[in-house]
Amino acid sequence: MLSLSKISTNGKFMFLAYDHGLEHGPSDFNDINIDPNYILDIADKAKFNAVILQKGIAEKYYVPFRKKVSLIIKLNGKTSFVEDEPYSAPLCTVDEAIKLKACAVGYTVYVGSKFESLMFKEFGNVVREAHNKNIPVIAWMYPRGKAVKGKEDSPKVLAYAARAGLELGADILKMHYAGSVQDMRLVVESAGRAKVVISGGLKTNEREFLKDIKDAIKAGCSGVAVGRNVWQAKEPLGLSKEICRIISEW
Ligand code: FBP
Repeated sequence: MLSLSKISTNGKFMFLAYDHGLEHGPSDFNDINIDPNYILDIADKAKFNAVILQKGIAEKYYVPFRKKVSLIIKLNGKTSFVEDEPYSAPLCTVDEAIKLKACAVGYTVYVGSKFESLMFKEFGNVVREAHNKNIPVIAWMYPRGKAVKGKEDSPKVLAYAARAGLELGADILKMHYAGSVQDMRLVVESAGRAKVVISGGLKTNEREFLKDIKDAIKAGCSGVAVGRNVWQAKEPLGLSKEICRIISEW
């Protein structure tokens, strides 16, 4: 049985995502959070279970400074220049991630994209290799492309994407919040024995952000894998403490 103990506390996950430089470019950053050291400090001090990085940042900032927080390496990615039918290309191998001391690997699958079958195949190889080496796999199951345009956050489409993640062999599914406890429950039920964590999305009002987390946990989610809402916050440590309290109370 695969162990998730290095990236969880009492079965719950609190991950800090920082792969936005590749996905979105500098538009998400200000003078402070453009520095990966700032994010690694938050992850360490706020006791996140793990930080999510692309390999280049891990090599230059995580490995040399021997951070306490566990590392999840995002194995694929794309820039925001690509529109319409998205494809997230593999950029790092499971072996490279292990050499960087990653405790888990992450992979985006754009469910519904014209390139879905290729991404399924490549993701299948990642799951096989990671599981052979006892490394858990987190799948960003994001509905995208013409076939699902305008329905990316529809509960039924999210539930379908979550089910696909379970069937493809992911251990943890990173999903958008479906909008209500009831709708999120459908997503969690569809995910079966794969755990579900929610992403944060664009920076929003902190009270709303915390309410969504609370409702997601009520619906059966096992935690969060959030980025902008934390490291763009005025007081990331205070906000993280609140997130931790909500997650561990349930
Ligand atoms: P946020 O909590 O900031 O939304 O981060 C979650 C995340 O999945 C990141 O890991 C990733 O870089 C980004 O969102 C991708 O967002 P999108 O698919 O909307 O470009």
